[in-house]
Amino acid sequence: MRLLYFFCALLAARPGVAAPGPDQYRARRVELSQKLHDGVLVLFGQTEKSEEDIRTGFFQESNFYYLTGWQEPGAILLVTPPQDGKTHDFLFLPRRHPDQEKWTGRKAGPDDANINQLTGFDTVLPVESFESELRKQLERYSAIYTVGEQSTTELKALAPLRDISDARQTIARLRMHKSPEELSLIQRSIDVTLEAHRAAWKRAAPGEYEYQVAAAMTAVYFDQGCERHAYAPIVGSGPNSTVLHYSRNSRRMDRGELLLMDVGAECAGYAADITRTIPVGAPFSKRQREIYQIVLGAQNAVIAAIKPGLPLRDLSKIARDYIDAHGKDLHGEPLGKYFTHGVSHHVGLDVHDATDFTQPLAEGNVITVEPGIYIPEESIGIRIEDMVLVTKDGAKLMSGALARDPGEIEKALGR
Ligand SMILES: [Mn+2]
Repeated sequence: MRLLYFFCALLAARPGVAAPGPDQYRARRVELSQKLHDGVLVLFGQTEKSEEDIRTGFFQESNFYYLTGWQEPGAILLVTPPQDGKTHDFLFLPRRHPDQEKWTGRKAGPDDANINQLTGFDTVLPVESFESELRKQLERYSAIYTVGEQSTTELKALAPLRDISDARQTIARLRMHKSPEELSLIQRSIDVTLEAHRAAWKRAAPGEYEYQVAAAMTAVYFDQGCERHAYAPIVGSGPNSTVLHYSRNSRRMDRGELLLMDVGAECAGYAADITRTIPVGAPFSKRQREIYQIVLGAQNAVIAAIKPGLPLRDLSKIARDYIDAHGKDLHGEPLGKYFTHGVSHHVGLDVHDATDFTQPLAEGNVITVEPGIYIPEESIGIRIEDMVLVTKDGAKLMSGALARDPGEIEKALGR
């Protein structure tokens, strides 16, 4: 069985990256089960929704994926607190539908001979058994934990008198800490995304359209085997650089304008989130460079401050104070009011990853550092966004291989 795990891991792995195996997903469920006390956890996996899937393909819900690694639709997870030192977890799978498989391919079924090895669960049952198994467990435990309104509603119908609580924060606390295997996967998504940015720098030129730059970027990560965008690519030139979540990407850019690119790949489930701002067809103007240096200074100030124990929310104030102290707008006012979003968020399976905001930063967290200044009346929008790993006593820049310094950017652009 070990050998089979080994080969499964080999098949799933991307070049140079160790993908988590069934043992690691099981270890996550064991860790979670120790926090369940008097209740059972129930998660409903994503179901196949033909209209939605036709556009995006099927993707597992990320809490479900984190705890199971299971990528097929219609599954249900049930985990109980430890009994006699052992965690009992159940995976419920839909029975196979040969007619449906003509459309979306062979699925694993609960009766498959190798289903325990394939899933890493000792108990795999058909979904029809879920209700009776839940009732059996509820003879022993009083409460139910789940995630999301829809799941709560479904479970209320099955167990109307039971206390149903949200396990989102509990799972988030686990997800905030990235394992070494997760860090390798995140690093790969970052590396591919940096390559996409380099392709964009080659493509951006006066007269080109934002979508052409976006296309050059996404071509890189689809070519590298990544499965989708971690979020809609933001490629904004000139006035569009000041629109935070601009995603039309339809404007033609001109010489001397800024081009802001906030683009990230999702590879093997993990997101990257990287932003650079470059000048189009010319070096940075004096004013663009002045603002750029302030954003870069704010970013460096935040990175220098990061350490375990600091609340995530404190980072935005560090950035805003720096920006306020270092520059003025055309009316002589401090620039802090042009920094209009938070400076950091956790990144992982989701680009805005599961977060328990009561928890301060801790070793093994991966967060963005993304200060920006957006001055519409000057058509200047500059954001620099990098990803850092929180270490024992500070932070490690994971995306530092791509130039941030304005002089180095100009050099890379051949100006
Ligand atoms: Mn971000």
